[in-house]
Amino acid sequence: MIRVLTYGTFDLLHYGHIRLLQRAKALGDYLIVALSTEEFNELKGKKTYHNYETRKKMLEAVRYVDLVIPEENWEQKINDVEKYQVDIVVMGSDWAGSEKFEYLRDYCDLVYLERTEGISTTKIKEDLKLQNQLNGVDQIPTPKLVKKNNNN
Ligand code: C2G
Repeated sequence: MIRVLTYGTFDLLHYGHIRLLQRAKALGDYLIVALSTEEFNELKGKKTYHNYETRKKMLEAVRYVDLVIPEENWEQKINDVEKYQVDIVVMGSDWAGSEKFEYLRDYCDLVYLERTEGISTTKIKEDLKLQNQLNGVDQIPTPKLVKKNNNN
């Protein structure tokens, strides 16, 4: 059994994520996703829309995913590879050559899959924000400042 492992935040799960997971699974028989926790996302400078539990449930519903584990730090990867007997670590091509992954070649195969162009969580957020502005939808209501009553 060929065991594949990938890492990510997978917030606002989209087609680019699904294509990555689909192609990663096609490289083996069992796909593990190490999902970034809220705390780790803070380290990565990412603010997620969905919390960890929701993102985990969504990934577990994807047919290509066999197991979701927490990604809590940059340093856990060798332990993950050994603990889960991983044969291949797979990442999108935006990580190609990264020192955060290249050292894993001493422990397992490492494959970068072409990133899906034209879609990203950031793009989704920006497009929705623009749509709201164009549609005149009020932004998130600003808290009403309580007017100081002159009588008290
Ligand atoms: N991805 C992709 N195409 C996109 C968007 C994302 O192939 N249009 C891939 C990324 O390359 C990554 C995976 O989908 O392999 C998850 O993307 P993110 O959730 O943005 O993950 P990231 O912030 O890159 O976290 O330790 C590594 C990090 O946790 C990776």
